[in-house]
Amino acid sequence: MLTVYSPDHQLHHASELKDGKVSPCFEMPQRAEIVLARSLQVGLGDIVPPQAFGPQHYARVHSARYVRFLQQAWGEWQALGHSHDALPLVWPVRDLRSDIEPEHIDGKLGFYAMDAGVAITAGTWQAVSSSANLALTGASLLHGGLHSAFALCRPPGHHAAAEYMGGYCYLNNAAIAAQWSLDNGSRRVAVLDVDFHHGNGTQSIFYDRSDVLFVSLHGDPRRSYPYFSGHRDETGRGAGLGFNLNYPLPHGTAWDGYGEALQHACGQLRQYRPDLLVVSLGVDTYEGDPISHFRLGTGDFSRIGAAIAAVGVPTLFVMEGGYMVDEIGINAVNVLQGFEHAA
Ligand code: SP5
Ligand code: ZN
Repeated sequence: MLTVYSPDHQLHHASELKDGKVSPCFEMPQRAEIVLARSLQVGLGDIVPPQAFGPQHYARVHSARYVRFLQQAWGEWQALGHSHDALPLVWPVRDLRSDIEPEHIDGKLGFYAMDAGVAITAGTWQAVSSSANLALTGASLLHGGLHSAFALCRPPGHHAAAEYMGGYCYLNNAAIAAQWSLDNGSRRVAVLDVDFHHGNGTQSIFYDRSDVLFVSLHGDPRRSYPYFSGHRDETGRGAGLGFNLNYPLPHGTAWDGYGEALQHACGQLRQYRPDLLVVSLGVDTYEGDPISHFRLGTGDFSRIGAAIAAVGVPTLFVMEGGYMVDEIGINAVNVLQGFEHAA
C-alpha cells in the first residue's frame, strides 16, 4: 500500500492543557516518524509526497472565516508580543453569544476551539495544511484507480468541525478528502472512524447529509473524551437521518466486544455501497495507550484491517490518534497489512 507523507508535520510541536497544567502534547512529531519507519521496515509500499491543494478545498467542509483564522492566528498572537504557544481560555458555552466573531485573538481562540488541546504555534498552519493535503492526495490517487492508500496525516483531524478545532485537530483531513471525492464524481462516501475517541467533527460536518455515511466506534462519552458527543441516539438530522451510526463501547473493551461491534458496523457500510470508504485510523484503542481505555492487542489491529477489507470498496486510510508512541508504528501498519492480506 502506498503511503502519502510529508516532513512538514514536524513544524507543529505544541503544548496542551492537561491535568491542570500546560505540558508537552501527547500528539507529538515522533508519532508520524515512527509510523513512517515501520512502513519502510516492512516494505509496505512507496512513500509519496503530497500534491499542492489550496485552502479552497478545506473550505468545502470548513467555513471560510475559520480557515482564515487558522492561517492568521499565529500572526495575531505574535503581534501581541508573544513567542510561546497560543491556547484558548474562554469559550462561548450555552447562552453566551456565539454568532459574532470577536476581534481580539483571545476571543477568537475560544470562539474557534472546543478545548485547550489545540495550541497554535509558528508552524501550525503549514503543518495542518500539509496534513490536509496528504488526505487530498490520497483521495486523488484513489480517484485515479488505486484500490487503497494511506495518508500519514499529522496533526490528526476528526475532532475538527466546520468552525472549530479541538482534541489536537485543526482541519478535518478525513472530511476534506471525503468531500473532494464527492466533488469529483463519487455519489456516496462512507467514513469509518476507529479512533478511540468519538469523531465529533466528522459527525458534525456530515450530520444533515445522506451522501456521507459516518460510522464511529469509540469509548462511551459518559466516561471518555470528547464527553459531549458520540451517544448512540445521535443518528443524523433531516436528509441525514439514519446516516450517522455511533457505537459507544464500555471502558475496558477488548477484542470480543470490539470485534462484534466492528462486524456490525462493516455490515452497515457494505449495505450503503459507497464509492469510497475513508477510514479515520486511530490506534489509541491499544491496551497500552496513555490516555484511552480499551484493551486491543497488537494482533487485533490486523483483524481490524481484515474486517475493513471485507467491505470490499476502495479505501483511504487517514491517520488520527494513537499515543503509545513506541507501538504506534506496529499497530497502524498492522491495520494496513491486515487489510492488504485480506483484500
Ligand atoms: C485525535 C485524538 O485522538 N485526540 C484525542 C484528544 C484527547 N484529549 C483529551 C485527553 C485527556 C487526557 N487526560 C488523561 C491524562 C492522563 N494523565
Ligand atoms: Zn483519539
